[in-house]
Amino acid sequence: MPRLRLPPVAASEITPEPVWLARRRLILAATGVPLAGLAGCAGAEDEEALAVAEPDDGPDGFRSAEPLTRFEDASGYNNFYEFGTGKADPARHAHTLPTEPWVVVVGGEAEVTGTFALDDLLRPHTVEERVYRLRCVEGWSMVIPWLGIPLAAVIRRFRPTSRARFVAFTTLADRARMPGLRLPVLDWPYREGLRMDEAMHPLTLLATGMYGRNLPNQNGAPLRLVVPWKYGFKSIKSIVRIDFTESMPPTAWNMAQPSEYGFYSNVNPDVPHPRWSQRSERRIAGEGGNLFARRIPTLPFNGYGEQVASLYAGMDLRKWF
Ligand SMILES: Nc1nc2c(c(=O)[nH]1)N[C@H]1C(S)=C(S)[C@@H](COP(=O)(O)O)O[C@H]1N2
Ligand SMILES: [Mo]
Repeated sequence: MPRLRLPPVAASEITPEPVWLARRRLILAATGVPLAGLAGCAGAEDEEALAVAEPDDGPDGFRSAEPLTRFEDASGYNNFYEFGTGKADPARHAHTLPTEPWVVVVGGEAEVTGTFALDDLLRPHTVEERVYRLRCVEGWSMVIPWLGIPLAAVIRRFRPTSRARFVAFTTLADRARMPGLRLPVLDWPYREGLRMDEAMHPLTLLATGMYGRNLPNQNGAPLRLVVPWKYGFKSIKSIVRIDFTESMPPTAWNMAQPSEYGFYSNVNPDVPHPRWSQRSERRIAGEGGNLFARRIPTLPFNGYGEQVASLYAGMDLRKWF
């Protein structure tokens, strides 16, 4: 059977480049950048869009002060291909997944390995709230109040050896409960990975909740990653395995389409996806939610450059996209 490759973006999601360019001129005009003939053209909408594009996070990046995405949008419009490829499929199908009890297997290059009940994995840690932007590679973004623990704290307990250079994550693959596994869109189970320094970065969160409650199943219950400076697909859901590895682990989207999805996948407006631009995004936040989402410029590292750019010093980010 030929592998089915569904384009992960609907044509309607992408603003044509000329529209975007016109918009950008207005935004530049609004900031006072001199552009012949355009001064004074800035409408209220564009000034608003600009305000949303400026990250307002505090020095550590832990708390965006931007308008939050409404819970109904964050839990009703997303990707979790194990439950189907439509944006409403996860909310429609994931609620039947049993997430208790839940065990996570930890393996590879670490002194402590084994099978851990979720509670044992979490118990010694204090859950923190982090308000992060998350930008999907398909072109939308949300601002979500996550609850979780820094991945670094969890990793330290397993005492990775000096050979551990990467951390690999695997999602549950339960054919009986996950109708999307019948579609050969990806080589299941869904897999993701981070370089050790990315995994240890204080922004990287192992999330267990959002909006002050447990994660809805469609958002990756009971345990998922949130890596806010990378495209959303790096934030793997419903994790059942964590492995410390010496070499770069295979990742689901990279295996499916290596020319489109690199291992690093840092948000980068200067590197277009081969089939669409990454220069702007639809910010689904505040009143009106998805229906009135505004298009705003995408920022390098999703606006977290101050915190994470140094991880990539000296790397050609066009090559290592
Ligand atoms: N296991 C798994 N994790 C996944 C996905 C998926 O299909 N399967 N989709 C990813 C993508 S593309 C995005 S944008 C985010 C979206 O979910 P969220 O809105 O709950 O963050 O989850 C990511 N994690
Ligand atoms: Mo995504």
